[in-house]
Amino acid sequence: MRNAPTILHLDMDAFFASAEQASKPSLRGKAVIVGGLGPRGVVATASYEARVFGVHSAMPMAQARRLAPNAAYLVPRFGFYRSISDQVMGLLRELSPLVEPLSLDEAFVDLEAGGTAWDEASARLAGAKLRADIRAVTGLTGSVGLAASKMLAKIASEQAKPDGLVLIEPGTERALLGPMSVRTLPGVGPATGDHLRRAGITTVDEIAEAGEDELVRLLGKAHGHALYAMALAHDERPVVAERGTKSVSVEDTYDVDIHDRVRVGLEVRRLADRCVRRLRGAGLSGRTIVLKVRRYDFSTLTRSETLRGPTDDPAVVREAAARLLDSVDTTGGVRLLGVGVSGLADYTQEDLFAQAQAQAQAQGQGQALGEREDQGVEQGGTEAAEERQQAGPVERRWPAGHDVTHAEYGHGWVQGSGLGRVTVRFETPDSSEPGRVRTFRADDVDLEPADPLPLVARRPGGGGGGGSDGGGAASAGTGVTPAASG
Ligand code: DCP
Ligand code: MG
Repeated sequence: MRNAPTILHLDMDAFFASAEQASKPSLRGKAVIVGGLGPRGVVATASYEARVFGVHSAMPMAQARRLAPNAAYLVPRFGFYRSISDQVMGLLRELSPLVEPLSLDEAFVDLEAGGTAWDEASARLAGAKLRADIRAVTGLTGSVGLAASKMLAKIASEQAKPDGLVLIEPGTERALLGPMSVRTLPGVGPATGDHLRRAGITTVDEIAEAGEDELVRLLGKAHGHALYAMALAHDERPVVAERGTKSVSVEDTYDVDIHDRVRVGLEVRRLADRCVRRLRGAGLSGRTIVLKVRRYDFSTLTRSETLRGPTDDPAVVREAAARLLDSVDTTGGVRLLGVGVSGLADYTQEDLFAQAQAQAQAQGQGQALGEREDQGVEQGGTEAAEERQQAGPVERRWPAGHDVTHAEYGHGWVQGSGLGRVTVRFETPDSSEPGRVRTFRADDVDLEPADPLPLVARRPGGGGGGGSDGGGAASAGTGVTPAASG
């Protein structure tokens, strides 16, 4: 293990909720809960103001509503969070080529490998500067842990929360870890925790006292051995630059070419389900569904479709794969089929998009539909068209928290909607005070969905540190690239 605290762990504070507060001045300092608002919805995250009421990630939304009835409840905007994440990861890559992202808001950085820090003082300086840069570029706060190993850097950032920096001096690790719960150690989840507790082991010190043989007896060779080492603060895991997984896919080659179109459809469906099982197994969700078809003559083609947000819902993947298959000519026979999901997100999330659609369908279609069709064409978005194709015609959706623009009143966000009405608060990230609220008919032609505005206005001269963030996906993406202000 190195003897300088040059491994940095960054974790943004209440990430989704902070991004929403930065975007909506009226919510700053307030309880904000982001998550699935449908019947099976769960909390993705809660602002620190909402955590006071006991609300936390992964809690059923119904329970959150009981605990914090007056909080603002918002539907996540993954594209928006990803674009902020890209800015943050960009800053980390300025510190070192060895950046290991763990999720949208969390990463390890090897400062030593980047030549950015070599001892305690330089590490502390780099950490402090990083926090300031993140604030300047994104307007958000992140907490930093510094230590000589990944395990301790992560424990340090947890201690630093919110909006702080903690450095664990090399040599003090064991004393620090000793009294902590075994659950602090990587790889100890509820099941292992229970198992150890039944053996009378609840703290890290007690693991060390129990000895390696006992741990191996309790947990098996690999796990027992690794955990014992962690308890002694031995953690040699390197920071690894790329996470391996770019996509999750499954495919089958058939002994005999399949000619029957119905059978091809069934196979694709089966593959879609298998792919989703694997995706979920890895705790991932993804935005792009890919279908691969190799025909009798070995010609191979792939077709893909990108959804609005990441999914791990078997029905959504199945339907997308079936739509893609519709566009492929399989006469002559098929030797291989594959279904994959890419554009992966490192978090599991109920499929909010599918939920919202189901809700919209359940709410019935109302009389606005005829007009709606025309507007859809006018807006010209392929997304709008895609959406109709997926769900059939639905009433215009105004998810809580999403941005809109009104022909007369300008930029705002949906505070709530229902019963054919939508309530909008007109404010932007740089509004100095909470904006005005107005209610419209859900089919008001003056109201349109809008992309999020940048949280920090770009100064013309550059500065700020971040380079241009390209934005990635064409048009459909919700980027923080500056929209024409006005
Ligand atoms: N997330 C999610 N579902 C979960 C956990 C997290 O969708 N079960 C999302 C929302 C979070 C983001 O990932 O904002 C980052 O997760 P963290 O665990 O880092 O939580 P926060 O950043 O929200 O809060 P903290 O300040 O505790 O890091
Ligand atoms: Mg976080």
